[in-house]
Amino acid sequence: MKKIRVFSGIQPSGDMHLGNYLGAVKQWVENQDKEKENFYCIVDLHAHTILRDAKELRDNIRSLAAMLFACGLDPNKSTVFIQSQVRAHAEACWLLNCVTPIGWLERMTQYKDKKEKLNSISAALLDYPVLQTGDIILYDANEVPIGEDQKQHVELARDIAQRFNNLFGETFVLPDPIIPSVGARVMNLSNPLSKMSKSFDEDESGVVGLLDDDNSILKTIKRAVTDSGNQIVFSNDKENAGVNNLLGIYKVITGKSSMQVEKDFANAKGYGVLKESVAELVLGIITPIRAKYKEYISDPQELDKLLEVGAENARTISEPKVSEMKERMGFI
Ligand code: AQP
Repeated sequence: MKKIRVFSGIQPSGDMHLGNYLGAVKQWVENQDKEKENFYCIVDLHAHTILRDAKELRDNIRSLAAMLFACGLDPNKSTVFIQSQVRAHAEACWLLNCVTPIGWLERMTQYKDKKEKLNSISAALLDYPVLQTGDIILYDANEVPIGEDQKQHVELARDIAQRFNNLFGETFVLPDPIIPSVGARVMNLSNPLSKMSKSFDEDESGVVGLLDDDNSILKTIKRAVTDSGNQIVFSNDKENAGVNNLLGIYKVITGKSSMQVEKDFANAKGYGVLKESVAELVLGIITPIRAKYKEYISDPQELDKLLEVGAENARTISEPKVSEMKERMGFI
């Protein structure tokens, strides 16, 4: 039987944070123990829609690769590679641009949000979801494990793939977004109404970076915005967003049910206990990852070798696929 194929990506737009880990990368690592074929991509072409500094990008790419391996991606179980090293991605993007109505892109929430925040925007920012569509469908991915913020983009990828299939014949598998039931949207601890983000966080003091030291992580969590009440229960009220976020982090790390989580804090007086428990759990995850990261980042040549093996493997699948696209579209 054909294995389920999984594809997902992460931008080298800054240091990985707790949201990236709990929303996406944790699932990627867990997928390796299932009967699945895994492709995980450092989407550097995407990062350049915003990032402008060449040295920063170069450093970020290696740092993110070291971080992904440190989190547990195993080059023997997953194809881990850099997007720009596999040319089929950029080529597929152009071909898919030709079949994507511009209105579909202008409706994307992320594009609209970023447009508001930036002084000038590139054509690439609007085109971002088309490049992302190519990333996914070149591998005939069945599943795309992501945080909630990317759901709309994967749904668009399905629509673009379907449109291509309708126009030129069955070419692509339609991918499904796989979003974890908890941890899918980790919020900024200082501003719990906005998602934790690498490059777009106006409130950096609320971001838990995987490379932050223990003291700053403790500080970030202890300073987390809560509310004036003292009930430690899940709730969808805006006023309770901070407590909800901390409880969500606690829940995803412990794997407990919501009821069990609330029980754990039923007798707690004030939010201090919740913050301490969350900090302990977060440090328990990050400390060993940081130690492994230091090993990987200290050997850039070995890192590049691992990434080249990944790119080579990715090419064997994506190059024939892009050739098939071109043939179906009439290129000779
Ligand atoms: N706060 C989050 N909670 C849960 N999952 C999240 N993801 C991102 N933020 C959260 C998921 O992480 C994967 C990689 O996405 P990314 O590289 O786009 O991450 P980012 O931190 O959001 O990066 P940027 O540079 O700040 O980009 P924008 O603002 O463009 O997203 C994805 O699966 C994502 O869902």
